[in-house]
Amino acid sequence: MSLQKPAGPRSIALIGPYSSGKTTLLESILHICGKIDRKGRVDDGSTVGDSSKEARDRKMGVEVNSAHFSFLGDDFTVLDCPGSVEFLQESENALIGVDAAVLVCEPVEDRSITLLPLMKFLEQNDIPTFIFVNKIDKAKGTIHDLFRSLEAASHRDLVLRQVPIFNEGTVTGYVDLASERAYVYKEGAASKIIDLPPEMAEEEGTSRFTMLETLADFDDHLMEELLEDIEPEKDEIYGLLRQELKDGLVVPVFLGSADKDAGVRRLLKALRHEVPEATETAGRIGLTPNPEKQVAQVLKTYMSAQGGKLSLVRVWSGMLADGDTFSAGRIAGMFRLMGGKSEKVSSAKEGEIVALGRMEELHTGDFLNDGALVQVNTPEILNPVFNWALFSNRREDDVKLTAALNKLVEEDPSLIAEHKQETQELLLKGQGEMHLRVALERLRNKYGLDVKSQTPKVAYKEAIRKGAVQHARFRKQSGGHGQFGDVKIEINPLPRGSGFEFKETVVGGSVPKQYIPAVEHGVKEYLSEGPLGFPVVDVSVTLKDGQHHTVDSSENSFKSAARIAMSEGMPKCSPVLLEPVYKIDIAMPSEYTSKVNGIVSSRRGQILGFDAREGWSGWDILTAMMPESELQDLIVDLRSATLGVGTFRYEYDHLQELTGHIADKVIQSQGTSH
Ligand SMILES: Nc1nc2c(ncn2[C@@H]2O[C@H](COP(=O)(O)OP(=O)(O)OP(=O)(O)O)[C@@H](O)[C@H]2O)c(=O)[nH]1
Ligand SMILES: [Mg+2]
Repeated sequence: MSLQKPAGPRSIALIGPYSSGKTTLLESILHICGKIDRKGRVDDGSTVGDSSKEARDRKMGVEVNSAHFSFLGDDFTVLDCPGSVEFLQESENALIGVDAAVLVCEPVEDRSITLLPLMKFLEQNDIPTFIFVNKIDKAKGTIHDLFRSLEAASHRDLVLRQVPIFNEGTVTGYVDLASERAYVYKEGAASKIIDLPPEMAEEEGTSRFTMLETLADFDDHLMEELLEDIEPEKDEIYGLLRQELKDGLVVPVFLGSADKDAGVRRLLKALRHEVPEATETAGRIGLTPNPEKQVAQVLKTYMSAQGGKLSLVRVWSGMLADGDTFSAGRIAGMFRLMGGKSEKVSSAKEGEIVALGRMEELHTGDFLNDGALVQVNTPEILNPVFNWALFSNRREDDVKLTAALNKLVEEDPSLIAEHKQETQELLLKGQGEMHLRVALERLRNKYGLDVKSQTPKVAYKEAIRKGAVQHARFRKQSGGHGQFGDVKIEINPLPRGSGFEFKETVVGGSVPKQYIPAVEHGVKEYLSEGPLGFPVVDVSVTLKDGQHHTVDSSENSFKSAARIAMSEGMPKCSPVLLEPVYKIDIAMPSEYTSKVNGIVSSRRGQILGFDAREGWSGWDILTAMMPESELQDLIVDLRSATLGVGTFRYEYDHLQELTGHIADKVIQSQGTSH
């Protein structure tokens, strides 16, 4: 077992549910470490962490911000991640490059479940994790109940490292279970050591023993000591705390209040002694660090309004210098970021996180690898769950809009911009309404584009239920030679999914061969908008007979005759509306399954079945069919029923007949939009 203190620049990510206090914690850390003179406040928009206008306006994180500090000679970069589930991709991208995560949460038992999706990601990626229970100044109830609720959200064993000292219902200090020392918080200053309050002795004893027992589960030597009632050495305990964190076996839990700087120094000491070093992390993610080789990885991409690209990279090995050339480009400017501010540096060594200028070919997740660009697996891109159709108020902005959207997607890969052929709309897909609203604000603030959004159109279609035979003649006499086309067609329904079929059974040249394609053309033109106003599918049209005129007939006149035949014949075929139906898989903790069941039914969903979610114990997957029109804001209901943790995937499945008053409304609104 290695007892050596880790060395070299290290990095952590502050993650955790929305509004748990990550940005405030960063502010407290930076203040304690002398990086800022005055602590900013989230509510005033004066923090390092919420640097963008979009974040400040909302008083919440909307993208990753980087800052750095030194604590007792150890250098750290911190990535302050947004907590809202709608910006989850930011946390996942940042987490791939850090040595440890500090999961900041609130002391509210019923909310521990909101940690589940992040916990799962941390476990799946073996990321060493600390929990910091923030806002301890507001704690109600006992730490042990909270601890049990946190345990339920984690597969890894939690190790409570501190117990709070309560004074008249408020937490005024803590007992540190590793050192067995007691402290009282001093607002804005270091906590003061005090004698262990006698009434705390019993709780301290049992909690400490629980901590040691958990550590001993993974260490035989400590287990023997505990069995033989031998007091383990302090160094042995500290060594195991570091080792078992690094191996992803345990998650230490600390307490404090970022707002009052309480417990933050204790957390910093733990980070200093326990966060693994960069070489250890490189080993964890499968790299073999070699100081001779330059290896770095992009954790986040920022685009400036002028189009300048900044790639925030973690240096895994070797030394990067401004001006170095790689196949992905030449580093044109190297910066250390402090929220929205940047400081020019000339080089970065192993473990550091710096921003590289103008590496155009480099994308989030990419490796810069000794001259060669290597594409590697980045965290999976989250499935979009919410869409908007976008349109610019000025036509001349259309080209600018496409370019600006590309930049937004570069910064945030969980945004998808795509053109939907069927409805001729530009869709922006993402993780929720707020996610897309922030994207639109960026378009306005950064790129001066005034973009409007609306609920995307559903690509309704129509089909027919029965066939008809229709005769039509197109005849015009105007000046010179006239126009003449005459057709008899048979229209028939086809099975669902067959599309369109055109046949001809003309005998004796009543419709000359050269005009038949024009008939098909006319039929097809008509089918782009059937009697109900939507594209027609699953229909077969057969040209059976007709008449022509040697002088007046032309392709155009047959095309027109075909269109007339279709527009007169189709309404007789019992047209019916078709709506797109999607297959959806909804994932949620099983205690919410019946609630979600109700949501699905109320949205005309057809439940196909339930299953346990693979690899997620205590979670279910509900599979259902749901019409597209009901999917649009499903995520809103789903999140409000599941404390924000429910999610879903969807995939187009089939077209289904829609009748009754919902169909009438759709047909009516199609009529009014013309
Ligand atoms: N009482 C109390 N309030 C706190 C504490 N830490 C943060 N807050 C308040 O909690 C609110 C949210 O704090 P933030 O620091 O923005 O939380 P965050 O986790 O960064 O939020 P997101 O980035 O939006 O996920 C702010 O109003 C803070 O002032 C604390 O220790 N005690
Ligand atoms: Mg924040």
